[in-house]
Amino acid sequence: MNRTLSQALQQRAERFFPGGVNSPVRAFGAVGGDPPFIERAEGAYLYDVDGNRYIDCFGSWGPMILGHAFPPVVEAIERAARNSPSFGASTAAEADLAERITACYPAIQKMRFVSSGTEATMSAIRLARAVSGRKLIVKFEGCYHGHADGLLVKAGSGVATFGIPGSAGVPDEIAHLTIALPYNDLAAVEAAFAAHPDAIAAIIIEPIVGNAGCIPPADGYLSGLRDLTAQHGALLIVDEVMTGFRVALGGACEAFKLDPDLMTLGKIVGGGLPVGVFGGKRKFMDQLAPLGPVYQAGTLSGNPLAMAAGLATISYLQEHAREVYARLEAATKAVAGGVAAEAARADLQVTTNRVGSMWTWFFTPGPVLNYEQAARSDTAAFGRFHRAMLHEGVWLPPSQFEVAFMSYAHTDADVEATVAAARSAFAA
Ligand code: KE4
Repeated sequence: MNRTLSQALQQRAERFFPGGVNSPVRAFGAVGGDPPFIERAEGAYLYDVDGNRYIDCFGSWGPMILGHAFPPVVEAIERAARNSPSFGASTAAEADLAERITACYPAIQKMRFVSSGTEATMSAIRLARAVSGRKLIVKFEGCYHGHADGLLVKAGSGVATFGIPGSAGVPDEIAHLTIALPYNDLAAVEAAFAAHPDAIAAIIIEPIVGNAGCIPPADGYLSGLRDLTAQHGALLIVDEVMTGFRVALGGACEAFKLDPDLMTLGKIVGGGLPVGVFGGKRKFMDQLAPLGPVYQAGTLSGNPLAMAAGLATISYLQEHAREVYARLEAATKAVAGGVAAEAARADLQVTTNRVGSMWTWFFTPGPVLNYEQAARSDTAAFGRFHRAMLHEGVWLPPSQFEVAFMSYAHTDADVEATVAAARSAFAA
């Protein structure tokens, strides 16, 4: 597969951007090889600058659930652009999209649009600290909620001890305000509340982990977190930036009948344009400026083009929910299971975790129920698999610890081609 022009573009990009990228995972550091540069995409396919076509199994990290260049979305953006891309003033489109969001997420009584998932989680945490009058935050190992300082934290030495910086530049003083606990372990959460009575402002969680690869919640885990936070006066923040509109129209909150105090959305809700949302109970949200004392703002928040893309995407999902989610379930089940069967035939130890149209093939015997078990995966084997699949024309997320995504545009032929590519990759 010729990637000459991509390689030249990578060299040029490295003059301007660290690693040649505007987000680290795109550099293929975890899997090796040269990242192709994209020229365009349509439906289930990416086309690179050297004319190679790839079946897209990462969908811009989640947003492209309807496939690339979905006509209603493109037309909505074009129409909005003709009226000027940004006003910095209120438009009807913001409430049009908000109306559809609240119809799918009853926990969101009020919300605010921002321009990324990071902004959404960062703002939700500030609000939780303000309304609770407490400082500590609990997060879970393997969960990623964006790159705000307090969330780039690794687990401390023991359960319920303070976190340690997960990145250079995060001061100990900030990391120590976050406790990182193992996922799927309610006893660890109880211990944290016991060790820090009346001090934990909120728990933030990916209801289905996507950022360690796909790790579903154990039975009763999420309802257990809801009970513990209510019992101890802490807020439950459910981060559905990835799972919102992905695993169901109402996300994990619908799938697991969860009623969080605050929650976040992103990715799909913007239809590929920069949108994050944080929202929740009215009594909390009304503490935000200009009504209340919690400051939060954004120049491009509620941007008209982003609202148009989100509205076109969410409207289509709402109006065609039954067939869209049934199709996503069937196609994902077929591709995840088909590749797993090829791995077994090749005597490879692969554990497949899947929820709806997000899934991961972990190169480990498994089970994978938390980050510690995910971390036992053979990342070198995953890297070889990723490179071989890319060579076969299938673009998987470039990390063992990311999830793959199916789109409504993928056909049965694309599923079969992906399984056939894996057969070749395992035989290589
Ligand atoms: P952004 O700031 O990247 O828009 O969203 C942060 C975020 C928050 N919460 C969850 C559950 C997320 O998955 C993310 C971002 N996800 C990663 C991929 N796993 C974004 C890809 C990237 O960093 O380039």
